[in-house]
Amino acid sequence: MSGDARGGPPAAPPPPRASPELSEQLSEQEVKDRLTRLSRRGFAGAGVAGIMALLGGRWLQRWAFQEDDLAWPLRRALQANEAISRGLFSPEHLAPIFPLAAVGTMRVNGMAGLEGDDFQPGEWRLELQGLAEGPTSLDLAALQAMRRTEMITEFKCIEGWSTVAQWAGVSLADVARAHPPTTRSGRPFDPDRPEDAPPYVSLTTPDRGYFVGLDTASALHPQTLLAWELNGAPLTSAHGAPLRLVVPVKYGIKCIKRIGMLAWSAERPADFWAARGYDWYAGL
Ligand SMILES: Nc1nc2c(c(=O)[nH]1)N[C@H]1C(S)=C(S)[C@@H](COP(=O)(O)O)O[C@H]1N2
Ligand SMILES: [Mo]
Repeated sequence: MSGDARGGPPAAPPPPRASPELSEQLSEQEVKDRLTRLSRRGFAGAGVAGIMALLGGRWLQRWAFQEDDLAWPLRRALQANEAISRGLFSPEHLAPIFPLAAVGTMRVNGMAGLEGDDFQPGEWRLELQGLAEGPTSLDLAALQAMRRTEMITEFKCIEGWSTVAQWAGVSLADVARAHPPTTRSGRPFDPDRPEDAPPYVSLTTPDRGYFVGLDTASALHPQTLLAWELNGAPLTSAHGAPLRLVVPVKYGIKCIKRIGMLAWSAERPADFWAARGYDWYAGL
């Protein structure tokens, strides 16, 4: 799928699997526009690099799983892997979306940060830090009053299973529009200029038992959701009620359940699984 740099017609973009009735915010036209922009840029070489990144990623992951402390050559290789993933990343590069019929049953996997019995759902607030307006907290009703986004995407666990799931919530980008982070330039935050925002986002459970770091470009990706619904029903506690992250451009390890705090950060945040030897970036 290499575009011809010398003026021939660009290679056809991959067929959009979007259907408007399944994705309120990303209409078919928007998806097509994005794919058109993508193909216009010409992606010569990206196919090969993508396959290399995938093969390299899978192979390294299988190896990395056996070791808690990574030998430095593997650490270096993971850093190279991240560089390749970042190189391929684009906010216009949407994860595939699926028809309702493809939706499966999500298993429950990983309960760090959800085990304590002192959690009071009625008291829950999302704490926001690193904002231009200063620390802020939002209840679920405030989040649900924002523009709702729905999507049916594939959820991929780094352990090797995947499930197509239907999510509803608010995009992190919309939350950032409503409650903008401080910017480096001091100008108003613009989600289309992520380079002016703090470079990272840190998310933790209310008890800080699970924590995730995201690069800002991935945090502001249009399919990165703060979700309160899974497969048409309110999230259950085991799936992360009242609010969880869904990042279709990342593995499930980044999709933190029961978010308590979201902080924009100048430093690369600590990450539960990166601290245990997994790839910090964890991009697909
Ligand atoms: N709070 C919290 N969030 C978490 C985890 C966890 O252990 N604790 N595990 C992660 C992993 S590895 C996966 S695959 C998904 C699983 O989400 P599910 O239980 O809804 O299938 O949650 C992610 N988010
Ligand atoms: Mo996972």
